[in-house]
Amino acid sequence: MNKNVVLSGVQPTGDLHLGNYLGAIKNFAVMQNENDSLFCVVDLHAITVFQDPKELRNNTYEVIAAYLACGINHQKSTIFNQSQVSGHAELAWILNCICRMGWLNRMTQFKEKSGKNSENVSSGLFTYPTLMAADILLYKATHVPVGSDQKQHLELTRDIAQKFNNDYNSPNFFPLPEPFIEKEISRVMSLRDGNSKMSKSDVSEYSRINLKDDADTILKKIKKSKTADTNMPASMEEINLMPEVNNLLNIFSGVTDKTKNELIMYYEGQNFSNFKKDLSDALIEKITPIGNEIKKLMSDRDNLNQIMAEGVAKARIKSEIVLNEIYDIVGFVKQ
Ligand code: AQP
Repeated sequence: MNKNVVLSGVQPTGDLHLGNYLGAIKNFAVMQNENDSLFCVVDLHAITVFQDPKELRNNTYEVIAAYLACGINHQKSTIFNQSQVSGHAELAWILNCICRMGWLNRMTQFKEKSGKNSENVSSGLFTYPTLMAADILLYKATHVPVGSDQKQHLELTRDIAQKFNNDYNSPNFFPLPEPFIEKEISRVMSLRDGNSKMSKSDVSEYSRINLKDDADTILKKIKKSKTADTNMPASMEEINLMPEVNNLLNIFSGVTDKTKNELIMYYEGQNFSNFKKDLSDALIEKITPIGNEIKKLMSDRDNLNQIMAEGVAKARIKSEIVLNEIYDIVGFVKQ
């Protein structure tokens, strides 16, 4: 059977939030049933911005625990941390030699993350997208479930794959991977500002719902979330002018089986407090069991270590096959 290969990763850079869940991890559990799936904790990506070593270690376990708590089955999928499979860094070097400076210069995430400080950020942050291309191409992945913020990096991965295939006269060696982006909720926005992405690094805790938040915290954060000075709007035209309300509706739809239109019709003209109360209830029902499971899994490090070791072993076997082929194509002499 010719299965698709699915690969995605999450950075161990802090508490995982609703954006990571709805934009990415929720889809992982669904995709693992039909595909050969690999889900990694991208610790090499994390250190493009300095990470306290103790926190990095803890956050790495937390992402593994979150994967499991969100329904990823380590027997069906390969779960591992990127730094333990050396092929990621090795292939990244080769792809750095394929990728053009002009391509990297166009990456908007680098511009956003470096801001006015671009001379002073690490060169790793600049070449981050070639490491991401290596993560994907090392397993000849065909599908990559990500939030829409990663779309441009996926397009770059396709360009790199295509150039490698052309330069080395190896047509179709790397498949051109497709992003898998959930249309309805590809970008969860901050609860404080409907124009910025919900992010681990936002200084305000009130900007995001973390997967480990308890019921009281979720209630408080939704109560304080920004809305509008009117009642609930009645049409998409009105909602499009209210980014924060639009975001809350997307979130509500993402954690329930209700469509956005159903929600708009139901809450039209009501005050925001009813809507916020129901949204909090829906979030509490969906998120707190995941948070409780993460906490439970985190209390048994031996179990997490064993799951990671199994995943690393599987990933090493898969990656070495492809890396050997690549070394051969490039012309490295093997001893
Ligand atoms: N707000 C979001 N909406 C939808 N998807 C999102 N993702 C992240 N934020 C949102 C998706 O989650 C996956 C893992 O992301 P990541 O943790 O590796 O990196 P990130 O995108 O840089 O996430 P953060 O929270 O913004 O981290 P910091 O603040 O450390 O930079 C990816 O598929 C991403 O698309």
